[in-house]
Amino acid sequence: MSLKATSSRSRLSVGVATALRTAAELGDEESVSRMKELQNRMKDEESCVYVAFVGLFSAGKSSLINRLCEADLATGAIPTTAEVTRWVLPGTDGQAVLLDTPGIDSTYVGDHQATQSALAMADAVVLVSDYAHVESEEILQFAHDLSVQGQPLVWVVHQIDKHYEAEVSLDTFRQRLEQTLFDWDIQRERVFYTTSRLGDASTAVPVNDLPMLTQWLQDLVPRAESLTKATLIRNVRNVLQDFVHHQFADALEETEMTLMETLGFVPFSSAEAMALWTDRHARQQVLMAQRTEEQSALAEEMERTRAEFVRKVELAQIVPYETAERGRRYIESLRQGFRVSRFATRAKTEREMTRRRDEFLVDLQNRAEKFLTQPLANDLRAWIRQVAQDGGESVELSRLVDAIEIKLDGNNLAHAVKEGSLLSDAYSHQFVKDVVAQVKAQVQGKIDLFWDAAWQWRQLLKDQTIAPQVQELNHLERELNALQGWMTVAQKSAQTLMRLEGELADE
Ligand SMILES: Nc1nc2c(ncn2[C@@H]2O[C@H](COP(=O)(O)OP(=O)(O)O)[C@@H](O)[C@H]2O)c(=O)[nH]1
Ligand SMILES: [Mg+2]
Repeated sequence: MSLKATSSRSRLSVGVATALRTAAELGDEESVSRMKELQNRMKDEESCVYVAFVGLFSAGKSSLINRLCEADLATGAIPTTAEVTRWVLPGTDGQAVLLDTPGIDSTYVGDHQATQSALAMADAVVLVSDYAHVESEEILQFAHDLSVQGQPLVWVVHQIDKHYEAEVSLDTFRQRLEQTLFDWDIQRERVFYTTSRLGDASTAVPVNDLPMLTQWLQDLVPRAESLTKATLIRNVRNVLQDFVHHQFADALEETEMTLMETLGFVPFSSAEAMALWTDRHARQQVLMAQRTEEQSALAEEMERTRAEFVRKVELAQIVPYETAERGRRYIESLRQGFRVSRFATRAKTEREMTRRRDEFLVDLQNRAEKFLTQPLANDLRAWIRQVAQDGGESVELSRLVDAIEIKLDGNNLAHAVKEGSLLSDAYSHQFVKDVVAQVKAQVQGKIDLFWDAAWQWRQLLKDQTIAPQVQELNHLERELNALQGWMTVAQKSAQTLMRLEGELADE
């Protein structure tokens, strides 16, 4: 529940006391004296309303108060209102106090402080503008900021005697002003047109809302209690706010520095930070999904290509009839009792065995090169060229392709023979199949080696092409973290304020 809605008088006095203590802790003299004054106000039997008259220098604030209160404030071309002066509005039993302030455009620090403290104490505000300077940006901005504070506010166009109907009609002037106030989002209860010059027959003024302004001021008196309460709450809240800001200042500054480094600016509000975060986060998700998709597409493509090469090896026909026949003749020579001829010497027979083995060996070697390793190496080189395009070549891969060759030797072949099966007529067929399988397994092993390297190479090429994306992702992550950090501190500070205010609210 909000403080405003639920605070009782006793809660408020606790709040004021807390604020007083807090302000003292912070060394904020200004707030201390304000809270003390507010404490005094609470003790008063009857509530008063305090109305601050603010505006640019020489708008006619003092002259206006003189008229309203039959006072004798100094007026003139030299800034004369060095401090806040109080005047009781006649006919209010002292319950409406008007505060005259220096101009808001004063460059003197003392004046500025005087105006701020009058505004802080004020339950209502009369914004006085000179007829000739109604559209001054300074006053419009000031009025806008003021009107969001929630004090009852009226806009006074003073020195209306300067108006010349021939120049612009009063209606047009009024409409223009209404539009301007609307454009600047200035919430005000009324607009009054006044002058402190009492026109005679020759200098008749077009309008003078002085009586209406007086009435509006007098009508504030019945609202005194609720207005005072609002003022108390506003001031307590300001002190608490200062306290919380002070508490979180270092943490906030740190996160703001990070924001400046990553985002380049500090968001205007938590809402803006949240919008920025959402935007960045959405972009991050898109990029990350893109990367995952690309990565799995790459893995799929690589796996498909690898499977194609494996299949090529499997399907390669490297043993035509003649070669198989040579294999059979070799196996035949290994059988028990094999002789080249009836009276052949053992040495001659052994030479024949070696001859048959080498014949098979050389033939198989040649065919494996012609029908398996050479076409395979060519295909792999073509694949590398196609993938590399402009991404550069890989020495490592070329070396691995060159290494795809078959080295058959007699000993290997002899090892492949299963002695126990030699008796069977069908064995030579099986033997050739075994040898071919051995050859192909060798080649597959080399393809595996090649493929490991190819995968790394492919990944490297990919990383190069997506480098800008990765950079963007990294930057996004830093921005997101910075925003998150800032929002967390802002949220903590808001929560702390809410808790402090909550302690002042009724259950
Ligand atoms: N023409 C005209 N001049 C005014 C009016 N009220 C004040 N002035 C003059 O405007 C100047 C500034 O007035 P002052 O009340 O001191 O302005 P402040 O600085 O806002 O307090 C003085 O010279 C006043 O005489 C008015 O209604 N009409
Ligand atoms: Mg003045």
